[in-house]
Amino acid sequence: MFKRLTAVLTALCLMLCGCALAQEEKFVSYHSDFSSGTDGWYARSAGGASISVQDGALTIVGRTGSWNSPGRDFPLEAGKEYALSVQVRQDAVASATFMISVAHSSLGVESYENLVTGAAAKGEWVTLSGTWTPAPFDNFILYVETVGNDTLDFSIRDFTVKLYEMKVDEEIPSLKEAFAAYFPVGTAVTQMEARNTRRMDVYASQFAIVTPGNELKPDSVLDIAACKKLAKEDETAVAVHFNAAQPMLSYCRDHQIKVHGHVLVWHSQTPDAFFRESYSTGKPYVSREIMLARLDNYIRLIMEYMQEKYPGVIVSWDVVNEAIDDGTGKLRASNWTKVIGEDFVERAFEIARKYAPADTRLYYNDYNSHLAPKADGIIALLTRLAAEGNIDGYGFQSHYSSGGVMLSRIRNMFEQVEALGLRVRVSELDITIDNTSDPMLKAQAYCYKNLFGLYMEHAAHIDAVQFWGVTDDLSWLAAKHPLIFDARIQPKPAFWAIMELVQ
Ligand code: 9MR
Repeated sequence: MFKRLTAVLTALCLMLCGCALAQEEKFVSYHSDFSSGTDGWYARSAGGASISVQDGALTIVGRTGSWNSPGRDFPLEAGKEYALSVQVRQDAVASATFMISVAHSSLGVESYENLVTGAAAKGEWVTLSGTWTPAPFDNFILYVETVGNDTLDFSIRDFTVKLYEMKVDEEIPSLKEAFAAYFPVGTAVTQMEARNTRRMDVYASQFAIVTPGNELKPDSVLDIAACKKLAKEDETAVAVHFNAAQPMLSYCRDHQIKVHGHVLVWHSQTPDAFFRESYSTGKPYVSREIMLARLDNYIRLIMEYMQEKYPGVIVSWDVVNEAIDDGTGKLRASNWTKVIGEDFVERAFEIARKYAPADTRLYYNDYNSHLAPKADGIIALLTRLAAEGNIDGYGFQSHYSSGGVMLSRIRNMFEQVEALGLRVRVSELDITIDNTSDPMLKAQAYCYKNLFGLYMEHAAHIDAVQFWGVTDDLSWLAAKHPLIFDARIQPKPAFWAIMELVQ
């Protein structure tokens, strides 16, 4: 009996192992040449669209919506990084924008992501390409759709999906180690990058501190549906969740990487419903008192959650982001000024100070800090905040172009902030260039080197220097190659130029 059971278990185990192996080997790459039919592709539409294949290309006609598209099922795996590419062509309009998108489902609920975007001029084959790391879903349909142009006929060819082989040069020196005597070097990371632990391990070798690029913003954290339910009893109640940030926070906690939280209060990426009665857009704004109570609850819940789940991981927060108007240097008009009033920044700091752990640094964060009249507006605001005693420092976002790094003005602004007794962070550094020609890459390297030279001079005042992303392809400004690593995580000339300062 025992023997038979063992044999059954062994057979079962072999089957399971076999499955696991088969699953592992299940999908490595796919390339469509459409030489023998539609190869599993079908028309995604409510019925009107159809596809056909000719001369190595697949054409879709009869579309009635931008999502109507050629699509195909792919057995992709969560956490693996895939390189996607397709050529598209249309012959009807001057230019049309195309996207490679994915429909995935989990427990029967379908959701979508747009993965790669590009424009195709009339009559030209244009390549769209990029990389993507799926989250866990039950199945994946990759498809090619248009932005607008609902009825446009178009063709695709050479659709390729490949497991992205990240060949990382283990010999690359570590930025965080090289600058350890000066300041922690860090970066922004998005949840897609955080899904890929191989990628994160490379980041961890380079960076000592990470900022979630979007995942701790109010539109990621506020659970408006749950807020609505709570509001029936109590208009000041707030519900939050951390689904988007959790994988990154857990990785950082488990790998001794610090986190800078971005952002508690911002005019952007904040649901309008947050400011409205019953959390319902279209209803009147709530009163100042209710909004202050909501803000108090919002910040308290975040701080409590982080203390409980990730104690010691978040070392600093952007309490308020971009409150100063570029053109006037005054407070920017927003839902915050409308509902709370001109002192919303001070109140946000007061609340954050009340709930943040004692050693958490609290920052005001903004861009174009060195340009008039904004610079004066920022200094005036920092002066008021410093007087109330709830702020620790100022975050210089530091989004520059290679032609626009005004070193002496930036130095002057550093000195003004330091004179107020405040700490400095470089919070979102990137420097755009027009192309990746040698002269452009050199110009970018020169700017980065000069800036890092300035940061080293001011190291005693600086809490961190953080890039806004690691690789050019995943930057918010991908078309302008603003970072110090290329898409294959290879150092660009800017990386080596920065390193020269400490070698
Ligand atoms: O990097 C972020 C990008 O993915 C978002 O689409 C964008 C939306 O506003 O926000 C980007 O991050 C911004 C940051 O939160 C504040 N400073 C400017 C950054 C770049 O836009």
